[in-house]
Amino acid sequence: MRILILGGDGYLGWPTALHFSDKGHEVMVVDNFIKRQIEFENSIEPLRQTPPLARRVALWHEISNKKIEMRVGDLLNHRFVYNVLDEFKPESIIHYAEQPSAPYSMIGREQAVRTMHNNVTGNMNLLFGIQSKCPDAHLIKLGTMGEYGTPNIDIEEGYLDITHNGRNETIPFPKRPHSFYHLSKVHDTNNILFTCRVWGLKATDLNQGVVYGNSTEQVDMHDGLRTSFHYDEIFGTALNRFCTQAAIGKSLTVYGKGGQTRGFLNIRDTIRCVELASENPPQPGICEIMNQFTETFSIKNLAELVNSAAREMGLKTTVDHIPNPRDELEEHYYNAKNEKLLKLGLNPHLLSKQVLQEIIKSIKLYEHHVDTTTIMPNIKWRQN
Ligand code: USQ
Repeated sequence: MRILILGGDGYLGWPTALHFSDKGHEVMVVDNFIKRQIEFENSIEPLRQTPPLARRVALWHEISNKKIEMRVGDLLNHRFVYNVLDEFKPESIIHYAEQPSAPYSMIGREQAVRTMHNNVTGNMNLLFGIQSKCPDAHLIKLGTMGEYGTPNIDIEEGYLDITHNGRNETIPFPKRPHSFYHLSKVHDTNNILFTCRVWGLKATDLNQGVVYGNSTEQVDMHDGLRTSFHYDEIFGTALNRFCTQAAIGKSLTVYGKGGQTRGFLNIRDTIRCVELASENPPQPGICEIMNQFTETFSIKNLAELVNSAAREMGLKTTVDHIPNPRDELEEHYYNAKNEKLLKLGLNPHLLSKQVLQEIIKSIKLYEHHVDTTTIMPNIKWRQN
């Protein structure tokens, strides 16, 4: 297949590109490096400097004799989008090219608007581009479990069957996201649903949980193929942060009571899920929605798991409950369905002590790189 990966420089985009290329697909990656720019603007660095995309593409060619095409450009530039689609004529488009940080989107007006503009307008340009240049292409869009928030009912996969005043209907599952970033993904979902319904596009919206880990089959082939790994308050996700905190012997930063429950998945399963989605396109006019996570944990339990794995390695860690900078329920009902990807053949890599210890070990090798000033949260959800 011809597979276009938007956001190919990112934490997930790059390992996805390597995987599809390794499997013999024709792959093109696109990126505008906005994430690297936000890193510069906020004095953040990943644990190890991520090699430039062009260098990783060249190294992959040297190692595998397989070619990944690369284009640098911005989805906000619709001419660029149209040209890429026209030139490459993708069969699958995997869209990761969005500002991915909830805390960043909550810094203030400028960052919230930038997140909305970058994510929602970029996705709109893509939808118009697909309609114009490759209407048969399958759009695989990375959404987020955070679109749903934490409702007091079971979370279905995208849609909800309701009976109202004696009549039945299937409606998009109600959304109550907890940041402007998550809201931008809700807007994307609505725009995608609309273009499937009205224009007959076909799309899969993957509501992904919190991803952890830094090792995949192809990334592990050479140190120069590594993907970015963040532990800071803006781009670091909970488990990657906890493992880093454990590796440097700091206490684990549980926000508030820690009863916040989320879906989690290993980075290897992200790639497999996207592959399963690409192998199973919906019919034209349909937007398939799947929940992409393999297990749920409360943040408190997660921190305790990391703490005990780290202590067994002789590390002196503790779990700290610090004031929650976010506006979120700290104790709530949570029962989200995740059956569709399992039915398609996902074989989850579940979290275990061994997995945690491997992640901690891989971080420990570079512990001297950790900038401890970027760990404690300073971004507050409430402006006053
Ligand atoms: N949390 C802590 N301590 C920390 C960091 C986070 O207690 O040091 C808590 C947060 O308060 C939150 C939970 O852990 O309740 C998850 O936070 P996170 O930073 O790991 O994840 P989040 O901000 O929701 O965003 C991340 C990715 C985003 C993706 C989302 C999936 O950055 O791109 O969409 O996970 S989900 O959370 O399912 O919406």
